[in-house]
Amino acid sequence: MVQKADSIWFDGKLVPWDKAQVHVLTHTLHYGVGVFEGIRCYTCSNGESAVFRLPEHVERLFHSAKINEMAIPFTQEEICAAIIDTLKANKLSEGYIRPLAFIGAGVMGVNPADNPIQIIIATWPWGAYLGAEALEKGIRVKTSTFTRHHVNVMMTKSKTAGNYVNSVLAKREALADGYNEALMLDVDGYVCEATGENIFIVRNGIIKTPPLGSILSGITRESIMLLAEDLGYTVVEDRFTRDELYCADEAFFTGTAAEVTPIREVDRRVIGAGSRGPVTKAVQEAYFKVLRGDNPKYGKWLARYSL
Ligand code: PPE
Repeated sequence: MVQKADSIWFDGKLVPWDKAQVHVLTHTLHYGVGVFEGIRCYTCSNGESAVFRLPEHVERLFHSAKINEMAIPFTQEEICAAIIDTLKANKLSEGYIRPLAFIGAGVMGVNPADNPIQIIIATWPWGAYLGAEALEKGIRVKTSTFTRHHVNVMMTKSKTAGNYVNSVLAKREALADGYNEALMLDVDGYVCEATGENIFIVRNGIIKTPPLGSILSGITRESIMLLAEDLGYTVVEDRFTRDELYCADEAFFTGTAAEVTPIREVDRRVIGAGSRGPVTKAVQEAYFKVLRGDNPKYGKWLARYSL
């Protein structure tokens, strides 16, 4: 169960958690055209808190809305401020932030016409997405029978609610089959991403990640690419196949929720030594250092607030 907080920001004001309700004819509930973000905040080593890459996440929310022709009736600055207000109201120093813009009730049918565009911001504590052990020991992954979206079927640069039906199908299949996560291939059969994570492989010290084709343009992905380059690694964006993944020295997932999670097995093939590899460990540590406010170069990535 999501841990209940005091308030949810709803269309411009903070309302009590239990009062944040919508009508059953909310358009998004029927047709899936809603856009959301997943953002994390952390307690820094100086005791302050900070939201990681807040403006970038809010900008992506607005891009998702644009792609779906939804006019959010607030500015990006207002949503950034509202997120900080919600965290303060909920006294949350470390956790997860979920803004969701959706099409409200009005007409039914696939043309939402003038139905209102509504927006909420919820926050809750969220520990390691794939389990506490996963960050250190790595996870077991299975190639999904579900293909990731074609770029002209769903808009893959948007975090559209409806896109995640594909993720839910794949995730449940992988879990039912005894794995921790699903690896999704693109329509051409190349490695794409996971249900809620981007993927990286490491081979002979070179780090590789799929290009921005049908993947979500992950903010963690971009951060990790920069941090890995700072550490002296070469990072390339290139397509690769599942058998290239099988033979990688290391592999890991990135995402706001998943952070940097090592992959220790794919389709019963052990990846590298079967545990978190040295490159994965190095980029993971560099990432957590930034999140804790201990890398001045990336202080600009932190929107600090005090409770
Ligand atoms: N691909 C997908 C499909 C995806 O949903 C995410 C985030 C990513 C890649 C990584 O993007 P970024 O967070 O910007 O690095 N998935 C979010 C939702 C997870 C959920 O279960 O809900 C997240 O990590 O917050």
